Amino acid sequence: MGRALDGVRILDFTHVQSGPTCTQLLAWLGADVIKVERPGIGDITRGQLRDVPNADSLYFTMLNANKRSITIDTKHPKGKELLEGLIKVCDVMVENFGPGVVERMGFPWERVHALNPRMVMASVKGFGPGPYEDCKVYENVAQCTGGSASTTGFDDGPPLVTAAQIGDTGTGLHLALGIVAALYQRTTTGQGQRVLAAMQDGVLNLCRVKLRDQQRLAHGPLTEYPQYPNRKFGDAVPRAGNASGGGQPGWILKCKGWETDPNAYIYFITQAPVWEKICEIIGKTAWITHPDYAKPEARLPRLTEIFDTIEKWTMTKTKFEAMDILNQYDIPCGPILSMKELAEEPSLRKTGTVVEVDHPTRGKYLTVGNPIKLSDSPTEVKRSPLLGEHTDEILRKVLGFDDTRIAEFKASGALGGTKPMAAE
Ligand code: CAO
Repeated sequence: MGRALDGVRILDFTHVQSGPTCTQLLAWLGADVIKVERPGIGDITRGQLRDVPNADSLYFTMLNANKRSITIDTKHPKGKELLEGLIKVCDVMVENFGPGVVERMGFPWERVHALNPRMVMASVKGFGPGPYEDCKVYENVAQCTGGSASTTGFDDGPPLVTAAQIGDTGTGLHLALGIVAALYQRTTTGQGQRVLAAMQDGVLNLCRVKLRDQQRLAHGPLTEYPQYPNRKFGDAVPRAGNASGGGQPGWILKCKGWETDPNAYIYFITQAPVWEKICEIIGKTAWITHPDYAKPEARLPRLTEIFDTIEKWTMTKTKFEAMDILNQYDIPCGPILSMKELAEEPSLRKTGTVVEVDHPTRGKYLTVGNPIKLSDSPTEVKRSPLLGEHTDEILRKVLGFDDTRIAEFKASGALGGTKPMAAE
């Protein structure tokens, strides 16, 4: 069976997380991704957070599956010559270098467009045009500048970053969408275009409900927030703890075993249509008709008391027992699953969301597979490449070089050592 992006060739200059997550996704959708890496070093993550000595880290292997690796010194004149050749035969160039790097390298958009007018050139940057456009950015900087940190955490604590990599992987997803849209537009215009996804923009997009609340705040307190009714609201959206952020109040509640298990909790949503059932399950049938509890608006000032009461019930069940019971009545809830539980969950293995991959230097490891399932474009997760593993193959098959030409480029020093190896 074919795959959605069969025939699309990507020149991948990405590193660390935001860019690699984008090109990995495109590879899973069928694109041929050629990752250009610095000779001898490669993507810096190859050597970061290493668990197995002399083997590419999980940081790298989990973000660079299904790609090919070529080493090119992009500052070397012969390296630049190779890049020109690759630009001419690829459809998309993706990069997430610091601001100005690609221009210093000699490949600004105007030049890339002149070399190959059909090429889509896609970039992740920390910020879009404006006061911070020249700044380098990592995940948590984006979370802080995109509105996530100021709205995450508890009212009486500092701003918090979240474990979900919304700045990096979130922006990679945005960029991937921009790339496939540009490729689609190219089918009618015949031209490539520039695609930019700024991490601040991506995080703000994912935090749009908080900008919604910022505007609601001008019309009175946010009645579904835990600050209501007893605590004061300032002039900016406050941190709402574990409140749901939607129209149906929710909170994280303790379950049986919480004293020793840090994840013995369940997220419980008091969805209005199932309120009667909730009252029956927790033994509070009087609340079904009581004017202080019967209607959603009446419950808003009493949410703390309500969740405390529901928690007395959830504490008598394990999170999985509570999940089973509540779902019999369509009460939306979710056990807090640890990474250990997710890694061991058979249904995620079955769907290919969690995949075991074998690697020549590190052995078997788990990765998160393609979370997007297409009925006519199956994903097969393949291990990440060793540094420079495909240098010869790409020179020969993509650029059409013969032995003499390959030897010439090797001798120039533009490729570094071409023997496949784990980075230092
Ligand atoms: N051969 C030779 N040189 C190479 C090369 C190659 N194959 N690949 C990269 N380089 C060089 C670049 O040319 C650049 O050199 P100059 O600064 O001399 O022009 C140099 O490597 C550094 O590039 P950089 O600024 O991108 O890298 P950094 O480690 O200093 O910064 C990061 C990393 C992520 C902060 C920065 O790239 C950035 O802000 N990227 C945009 C935002 C982003 O994607 N952030 C998410 C990162 S994941 O958390």
